[in-house]
Amino acid sequence: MSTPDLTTRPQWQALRRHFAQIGAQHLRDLFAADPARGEQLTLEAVGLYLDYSKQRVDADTLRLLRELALACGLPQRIEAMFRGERINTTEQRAVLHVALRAPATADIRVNGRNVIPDVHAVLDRMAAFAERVRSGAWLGHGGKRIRHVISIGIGGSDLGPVMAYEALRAYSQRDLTFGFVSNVDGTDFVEATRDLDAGETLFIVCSKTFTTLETLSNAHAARAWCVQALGDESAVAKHFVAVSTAADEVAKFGIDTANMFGFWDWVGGRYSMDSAIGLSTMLAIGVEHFRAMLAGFHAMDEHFRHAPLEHNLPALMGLLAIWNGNFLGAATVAVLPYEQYLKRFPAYLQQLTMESNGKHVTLDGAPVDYATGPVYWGEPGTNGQHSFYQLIHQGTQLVPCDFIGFGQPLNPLGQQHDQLLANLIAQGEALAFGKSAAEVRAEGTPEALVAHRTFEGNRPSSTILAARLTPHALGSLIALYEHSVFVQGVIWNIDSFDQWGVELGKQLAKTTIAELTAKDEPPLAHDSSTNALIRRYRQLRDGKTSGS
Ligand code: G6Q
Repeated sequence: MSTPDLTTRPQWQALRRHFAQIGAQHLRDLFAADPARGEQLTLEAVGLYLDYSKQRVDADTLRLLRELALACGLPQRIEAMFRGERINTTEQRAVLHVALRAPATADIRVNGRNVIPDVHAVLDRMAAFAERVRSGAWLGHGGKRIRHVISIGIGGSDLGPVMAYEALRAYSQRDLTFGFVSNVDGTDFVEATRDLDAGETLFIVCSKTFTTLETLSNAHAARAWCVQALGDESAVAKHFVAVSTAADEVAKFGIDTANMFGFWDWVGGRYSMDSAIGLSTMLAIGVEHFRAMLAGFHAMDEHFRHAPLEHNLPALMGLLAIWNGNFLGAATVAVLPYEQYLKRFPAYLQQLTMESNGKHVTLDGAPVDYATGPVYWGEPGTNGQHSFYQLIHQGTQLVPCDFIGFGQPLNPLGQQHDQLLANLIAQGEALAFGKSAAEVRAEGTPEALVAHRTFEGNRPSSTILAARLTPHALGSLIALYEHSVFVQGVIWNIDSFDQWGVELGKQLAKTTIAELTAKDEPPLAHDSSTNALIRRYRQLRDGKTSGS
């Protein structure tokens, strides 16, 4: 069934006409015209308060965006996802990360079978294992308790666990250390294990397919390191567990499937951090906090599924992203958490958003004639203020910003939390309102510098505030972005749940590895640049050229 082209929809055309009227209006004028704007253009759900009054929208923009969402069938698509329909059409899969955090009483069916009992059975096994490791009951091969956990995985099997560990470190058991190894660059593994006692180290090998080159190479390295240090093959049973959907591959690697935690093909890699892929998170923060995180996800899921569009936080965020990207022409979004524990959140979001919506054809396979997923990037505040914020304030590109902050610090230190949040709030204000030439002159600035010190403002931002960074709040925050990504994908009519570009990467290097490792240079049939690079690498590696 083919759907009408997005840009020919009357609702899209209406937004275009609306943009012609409102596009040039300055946020200064929008605020002046409506003194209550800062309180009205806000929305609160599941403990997250969103102020979007500094977005370049008015009530008509929001209404037109909602009409577009209805025309694109957003409510039906939300239901289709929650009902387990195969909305990942290019892989013919259901998309049910929402089932991973549903309560035990829920009933979500895939091919007529309720998957919730399976989800909870794995969660219970994870909990029993986590308790044993955390309490010291699980002993290593030589009888020592586990003190170090190394999670091996990449992409969706790494970025979520790393981010969650950093985000919830305040809740972690401090006599356990956690490391994450993802890169096939041997440095990653060597540095992560350098000072560890193998007898106290547990490896969690995370791979949905258990065939990913980087993860298997690192898992083999880990195995060799462990067996060499402990002097016994049988040590693997006490020092390795696997998280995967592929029991046969796990067994082939040599991990007993009794030490495997499963998940399912209806969980996309970048949506898997609350499946068994999150085992390291549970080991770090404990079962109760992990369950609180799942409850936070679930609360946002329920809100997304049931709240009307006018009050639906993920829908609103997704639609604002459409407005900024497709009408204001913003090609990137900066995510700026004013919370040090969220330092890996932008990296996590990069995968979530860009792997999901970095697509150039519609579900029907037709090329799109509109922009899809923007580039996401960011750093925690206030650090970014001393580097790239300059471009956001005075550069020539429009960079909408998401500011994220919390009322209560996890590590109170004098007045530093007030200083932190003062910066967050002041940045949004400066971006929106800028500083006019008249104001700059009034400060006594020499005429030659007035232009340099003028800020045009009108740069859109949203601010998300919550009381405190708890496991529950983190779950809700992630689910907010997950569903916002989904909303954008629905409007763009793309498959947000496949990743053919990643699959390509997994294939591409295979031929080249053979050409790099062959004893003598094999016939090379690439383009002249690739051929020359292969030759030059072989020479540099073998010490046959200085590289000059
Ligand atoms: C995520 C992607 C990708 C994937 C990694 C690891 O959505 O598919 O990032 O998670 O390539 O794959 P495995 O878990 O199969 O090792």
